[in-house]
Parts: sequence; structure tokens; C-alpha cells
Amino acid sequence: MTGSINVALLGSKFMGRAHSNAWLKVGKFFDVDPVPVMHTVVARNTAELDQFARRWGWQHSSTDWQSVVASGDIDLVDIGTPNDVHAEQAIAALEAGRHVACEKPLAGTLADAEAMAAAAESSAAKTFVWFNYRRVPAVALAQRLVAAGALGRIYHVRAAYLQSWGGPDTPLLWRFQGDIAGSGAHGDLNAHIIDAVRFVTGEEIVTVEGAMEHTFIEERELLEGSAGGEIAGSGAATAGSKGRSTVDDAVMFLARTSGGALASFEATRLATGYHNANRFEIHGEKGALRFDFERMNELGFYNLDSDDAVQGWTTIDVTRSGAGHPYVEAWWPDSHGLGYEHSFINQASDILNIVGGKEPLVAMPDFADALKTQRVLHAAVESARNHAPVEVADLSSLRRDVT
Ligand code: SOE
Repeated sequence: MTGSINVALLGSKFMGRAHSNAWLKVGKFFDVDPVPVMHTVVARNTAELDQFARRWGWQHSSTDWQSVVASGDIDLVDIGTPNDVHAEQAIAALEAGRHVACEKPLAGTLADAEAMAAAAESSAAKTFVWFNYRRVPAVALAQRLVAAGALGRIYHVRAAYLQSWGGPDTPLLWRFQGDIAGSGAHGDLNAHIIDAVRFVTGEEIVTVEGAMEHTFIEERELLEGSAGGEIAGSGAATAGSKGRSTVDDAVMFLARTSGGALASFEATRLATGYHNANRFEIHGEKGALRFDFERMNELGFYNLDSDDAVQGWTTIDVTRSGAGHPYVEAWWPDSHGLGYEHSFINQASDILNIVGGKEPLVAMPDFADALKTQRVLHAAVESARNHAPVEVADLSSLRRDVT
């Protein structure tokens, strides 16, 4: 396939910027075919929309996502909107024959995620989910090492996604409103580490138990007008008026994987001292790996096969060119460092690879794959509310309109 595809982006907040940057830069650093045309950006806020389109180079802008999705001019719809509209927008796009790239989590609820996966199943269009951390080179290298047997049988996985922007001064953004977000730190952050653990280990999470969910801050300042932006500081709160937060501030749970490993997961927006510490540790019979996004260009590796006299944690610099590290050759010479935005540009290159009929460099979660992560999210809530273990294969008791 040689040519281009017209992209429509739904959303202009944090993910709107991250995705716009990815579509703008991908063709500069990767030989992509097709190339993306930044055709239309859709947002609700007309005051900001034209400036956003001009700043990022979108050819058109609209406040009417339905007509944009229905337009024969569009080949791929990129969804960067709040969780409660993912299903409606993705299903409409798939029914119109568009490819769909959707932000994580797939949806705010299991019911929506199941409907999205069903629509994808009955469409010829391709689907993608922006679990961008798979395409941080250090995470992709971790997956390669595990797949090559460097750890052998996996005994333990310890994953945590620790942020701290959700304190009492953060207003009642949409991420704290259960009817929009579905859940709080759980769907926002545990979604990432569940996907990362599934990706890196190659194992599924089959049992969830010992889950705990908690809302520490039960009331937050209301925002004037809209539900405000992605995260703190993006809207002026109405002084004095408060609304109830109807989501978790933190969720922790234990799990067993299909390979028999024991795992723990923790997601919180109140981990004072950590700002975007998306981290995992994996312990196997032959070695161990550890990653922390706050040091995103490094991967820790402990190799029991190395000489006992020099055995210890090795810090691999995963931005060295010539070492065969994933995506690194597209970027800078040795050890010049990559950032958060590069994971999205790397993902855009793989989306275009797949649309163009080529293999992605790193496995791409489609809606069917992301539904597996959503089922684990749901199982954890079910375990927390029923105080009992939950087999992910048997999601029975909890209403499906909850996470
Ligand atoms: C907010 O928690 C957030 O923007 C997440 O939604 C993103 O997925 C994560 O990459 C950064 O933090």
C-alpha cells in the first residue's frame, strides 16, 4: 500500500495533544506507508478548537463527531475522549467502516468494552488501543527478554502505578465522576499495568483476589462549566461548591497468572512523592527484571547465569543505538534519551504498519485484547465488593455497568 490515510481525532485535551503530536511527527522519524493526513479534529469546546487545529496542523475542525465519523473522507477515527463515550464513538466508526484507535481504558465499564469488542469482531476495520507504555523501548525490551527465556519460569510479578495529583486541591474533574470515568485510579492506571504485565510476561491474569478499593477524598471542588480537563489545574473551580467523588482514589489487588505466578497490582493518585511512577518487577527462576517509568530509558536486569562473582542488578541503557533496542534506531544517537511522547509516536508507526498490511514492531492491543484487560479490571472490583476471589473467566455477580 502506498498512499495516505485521513485521520479524525476526537478530543483535544491531554490525549488530544499526545495523539496530535504522534500523527504530526511519525512520518518524520519512521518510513510509514500509508502516511497519516491530519484531516479533522473534533472537540466540544469551540473557543479552543480552532486554535488547537491551527497549532497542531489539523486541516479541519468540527464539534459534530457523528458527521465526521460518518464522512467518507475519514479512514481512521482516533478516540481521545472521556471513557463514557468510547463505546458510542468507536461503534459508530466501526459501523461506518473506519479503523479505530481508542485511548485506554477500552471503556469505563465492562458492558461497554464487550460491546466495542463485539462491534470490532463484526467489522473488517482494524482496531487499536493506546496502551502506549508497551512502546517504551525498555518495556518492549523486557518483553523480548522474557519471550527469549531470560527469566525462565516466572514466580512473582509486582506492578504499581503511583501518581500523586489526586489530592484534596484537585477539583471534581471527569476522572472523579463515576458515570463518566467508570472508575478512578483503577481504570486509569491499573489498566496500564495490567496490560503491561500481560504483554511483558505473555501470561494472562486468571484469578483476582484480595482486592481493595478506597476513596480517600469524598468531596471535591466543582468546576465551572464543563467537567474540566484531563487532570488537575485545567479548570477554575467554583469557590466553595463541592461535589461527591464517585470513584476510587486507589485500588490494590492480588492475582495469579496463567503460568502460575503470583502477582500484586497497585494504582493510586495519592502516592505522595511519586508523580508518574509506572513500575513493575518480575522475578523468575533464571533472573529478574525491573522497570520504573520515572527512569524510563533504563531497564534493570538480574541474570543468574552470569558469573557469581559479578552477579548483581544491571542497569541497561535502552537508548543505545546499534544494540537492537526496539524503536531506538528511529530516534537519536547513543543515550540521548526518549520521553513520554515518543511512546505515542512509536505506537502511531505501528498503527500505520498494521493499516498498511505490515507487522508492528511490538504486539498491538486491539479491542479483543484490551477486553481481556477490562475483564481483569472488572474482576478486581468484583473481588473488592464481594470480598472473595474471582476467576476472570467467570465474571458473574457484579453488574456489568460497573467498571
Ligand atoms: C492520568 O492519570 C494520566 O494522564 C493517564 O490517563 C495516562 O494514561 C498516563 O499515561 C498519564 O497519566
